[in-house]
Amino acid sequence: YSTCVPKQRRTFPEDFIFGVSTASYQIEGAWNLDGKGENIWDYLTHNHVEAIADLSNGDIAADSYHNYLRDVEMLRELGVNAYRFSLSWSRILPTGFANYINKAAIDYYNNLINELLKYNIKPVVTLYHWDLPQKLQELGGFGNPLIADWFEDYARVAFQYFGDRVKFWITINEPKEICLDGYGSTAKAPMLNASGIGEYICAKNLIIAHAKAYHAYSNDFKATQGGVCGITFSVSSAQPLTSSEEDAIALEIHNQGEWAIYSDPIYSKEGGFPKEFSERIALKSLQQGYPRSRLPAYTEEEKDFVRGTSDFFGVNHYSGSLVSAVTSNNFVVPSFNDDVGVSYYTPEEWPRSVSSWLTQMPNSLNITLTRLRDRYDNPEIYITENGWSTYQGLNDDTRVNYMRAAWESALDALDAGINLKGYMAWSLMDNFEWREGYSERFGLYEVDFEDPARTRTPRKSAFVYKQLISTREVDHDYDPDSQSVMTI
Ligand code: GBH
Repeated sequence: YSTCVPKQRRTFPEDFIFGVSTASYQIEGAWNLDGKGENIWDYLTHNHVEAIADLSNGDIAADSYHNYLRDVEMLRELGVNAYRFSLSWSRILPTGFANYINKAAIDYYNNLINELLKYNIKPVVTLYHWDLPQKLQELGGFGNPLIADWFEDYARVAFQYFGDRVKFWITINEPKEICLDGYGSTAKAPMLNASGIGEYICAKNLIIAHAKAYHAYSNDFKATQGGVCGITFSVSSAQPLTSSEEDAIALEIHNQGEWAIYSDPIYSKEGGFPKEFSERIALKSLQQGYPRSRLPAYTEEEKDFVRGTSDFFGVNHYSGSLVSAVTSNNFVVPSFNDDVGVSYYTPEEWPRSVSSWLTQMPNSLNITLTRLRDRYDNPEIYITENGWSTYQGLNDDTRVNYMRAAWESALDALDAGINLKGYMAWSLMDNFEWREGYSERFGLYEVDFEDPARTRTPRKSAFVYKQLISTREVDHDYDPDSQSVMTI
């Protein structure tokens, strides 16, 4: 490190928000208690046990349904300004529909929200972090355009019951992971694997669902409740492998496929899907014998309805790669990968986490934020997730290194005038890492999943984050040891 000491001491602004993130299915447990309905992860983990790396499930998870007071105590220990968590749709609306509201769920979230406010911690609430009510999935889920109405109804319930105290709403977490992983492949529930088809139908229905919830908030709640409402995307950091024209094009197509297909309809001036990627899919579809593009178009009316429906840009940023052009394979079976048609490289020297997809690319956060600034005219940005995976154990130096690099990169972005307002680490504590179960750990706090009490213990990174928040400075020399005691 001594070779690249920052020129001057740099600090995060006083009003910069530091937080941590979690998601309902990954932490809550209590999968069938107090009237909760079944969701797609309950269904997958119970009926396809082998789909999860360690054959586990989220039935109990970190048991935050019973441990939320300890969770808030940990937030106070860290000294965060904000806690991003998600609501379980099927806990609040067990049928999926708004015909019946489960009082126990309202009580649970009220208790959590009130406890946060007692200590001046801002609740940042995600309405949907991947746990769709199973019945709605059987009706097509994000493959059915009616999802927009179902989601609006659910969102209205949340705004009505919690909006007097929640002033920061995120409609949907990571459209790409929902659509590509859930509908276009088997990486996430519902593992539909309608490759080259499902992800694109979902891409349109999901963003219209988001827009409906946004309009509901801005028409009927915003004036009295005074909060903000937006959406969060996963945006990795990509750079071209070479300076060739082909690789520059490859990078643009990669960006359009990975995130702009979801974010352009909301943030671009023109609205609708990004042009070049749409044209590629349309052309390939014809070559593959489809009578129309596999990517459904936005009508002019839909473009207008969706454009501008976010008060900020939420970014989940983890990994990065180098992108280069490949000659298209023209697979008989259509796929997103074939439609994008690029290949990815990860240099040997980039540190690797225990997640196959997660490496530490130098300066990756600033590269990502710069791209968003340039594409969308410097929107207000929140990092809503950023984190690193390890195995069990309290000494998580690789996470500390990753996070410090991310914070330096965020400071670079602030220096460059990027409108970055906050940073939320993924995750407060270890949790159910989807198809990886409990085999990959993302927590600042370790959770003992063998212990019925699900005891939480701070890792080294928790102390380091706490120090960053209190000093607003990245201190590369601070080295808390195993004797360190966490206090509020
Ligand atoms: C976040 O997604 C989620 O919001 C959160 O719930 C999750 O726990 C956290 O990350 C950690 O995974 O290289 O083809 O295997 C991060 C998005 C998901 C993007 C996995 C990359 C791997 C694609 N990432 N994905 S692949």
